[in-house]
Amino acid sequence: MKCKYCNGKAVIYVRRTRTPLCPSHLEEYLIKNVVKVFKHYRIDLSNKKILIALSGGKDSSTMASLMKKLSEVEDFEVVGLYIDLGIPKYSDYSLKAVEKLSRSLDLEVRTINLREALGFNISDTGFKRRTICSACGIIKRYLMNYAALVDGCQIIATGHTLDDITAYILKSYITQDLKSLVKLGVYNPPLNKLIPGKVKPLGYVSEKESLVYVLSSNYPFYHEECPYVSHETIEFQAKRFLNMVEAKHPGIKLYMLREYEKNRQLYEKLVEYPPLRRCKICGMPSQREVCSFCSIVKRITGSYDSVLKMWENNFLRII
Ligand code: Q46
Ligand code: ZN
Ligand code: ZN
Repeated sequence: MKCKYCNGKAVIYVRRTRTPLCPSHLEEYLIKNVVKVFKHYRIDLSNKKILIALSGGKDSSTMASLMKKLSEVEDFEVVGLYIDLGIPKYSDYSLKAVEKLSRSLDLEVRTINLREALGFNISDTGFKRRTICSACGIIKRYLMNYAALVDGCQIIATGHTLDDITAYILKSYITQDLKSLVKLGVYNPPLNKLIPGKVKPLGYVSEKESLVYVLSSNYPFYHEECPYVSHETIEFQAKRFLNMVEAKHPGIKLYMLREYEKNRQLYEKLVEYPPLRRCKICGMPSQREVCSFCSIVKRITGSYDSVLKMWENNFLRII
């Protein structure tokens, strides 16, 4: 099959637009979709420094490559962040993939090592598998905010795709979890200078497009899953279900996300939040006296000392 725009060999047939694309036109198509996100949410990137969250996986490699290319023609800066969770084998191989990616994109990357910064690895928390993932999610979000604040970044970009976001939306519909539902958009604006804006540049890009892109462009990524991933979760089953629907109705995921975006303000009106205060340990915004991050660190290490030490020092290392 030939690319729709040149004589090159097509590496993908985008079913929702009925377009065969070669690697370079796939890249152009993906960059257009990333730009659409910034336009739709009126995110002003000029003179901004954006922190690119890298996991070593395919989607963050795709996102990093597209954002780096965009930064070369637009007026913003990008730096990468890899959080080393200390998961045996998985974290080491992921870090290697990030190091290779950093070299091939000429992207400056910082790492933060959990053991060095907080004195423990994710694997030795003693938590059960499900609890590990929810603790890990809270820790990663907090460390991204920490890195952005320490490094002067105004926006954090993560590699979540259309498939991830729609699966989370469906999960929140199923469980009627309105509090989570309102946070699932492609963009969440900054919160009182302490929490940077969060954007998902691949919000309109599918996992398949992302995978074909990294493979056809030869960008490094680590293909194994984290050993703690569970395929029994509602979001994983929601993703499988949406893949079946998408196969019969190409474009349904994008339609679902667009409709969600239209209704998001309505959902927001239905949710009541307790007033935000500052965590009494670390000072970050929190709905409780002590934020969930500080509570987890205390549960694992027995004290809040490592949180205070982390804020007193800079634990970001440049690869
Ligand atoms: S890294 Fe962390 Fe994930 Fe591994 S421990 Fe769970 S949350 S599965 S995206
Ligand atoms: Zn082409
Ligand atoms: Zn705290």
